[in-house]
Amino acid sequence: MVAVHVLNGPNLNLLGTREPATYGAVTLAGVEERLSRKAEAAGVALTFRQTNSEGELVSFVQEAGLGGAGIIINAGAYTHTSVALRDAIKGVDALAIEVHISNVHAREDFRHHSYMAPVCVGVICGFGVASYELAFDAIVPLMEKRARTAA
Ligand code: CA2
Repeated sequence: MVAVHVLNGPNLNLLGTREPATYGAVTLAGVEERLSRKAEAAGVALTFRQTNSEGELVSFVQEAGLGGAGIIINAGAYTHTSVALRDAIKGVDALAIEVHISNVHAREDFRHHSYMAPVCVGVICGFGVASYELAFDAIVPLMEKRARTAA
């Protein structure tokens, strides 16, 4: 069975409660619920996690990658600062998609650079919480292809 881990970084626990103009009104629990429904329909094992700690996010990436799961990651501000996260994704040879709720390229310059993007399959940003659902739709066929190739 294809497994996908959705990993969320710092402050995303606040989703739906603050800054609705930038991040919308859906909570992180709401995002998890939407993805759980899609995962159930697709027969995918979904793990959904959030942490405010960079080290814990690195551990989540390692766990997912070493277990053969695909990764959808919104690393929040660590996207723009963390070499450790990039090393983790590359180090466990994870198939990862970077997501952002907001269009980071329409925001401050410091949000335009991602340390992770070069080691991810692709980046989806700017579609609100639908960015996660688009990433899910993109990652499932890639994981299925990877499983077929490995068999
Ligand atoms: O747009 C995204 O998904 C971001 O990853 C969100 C990060 C930001 O640092 C990135 O540049 C883009 C911030 C997450 C903070 O989430 C909040 C949600 C609601 C209220 C306050 C913060």
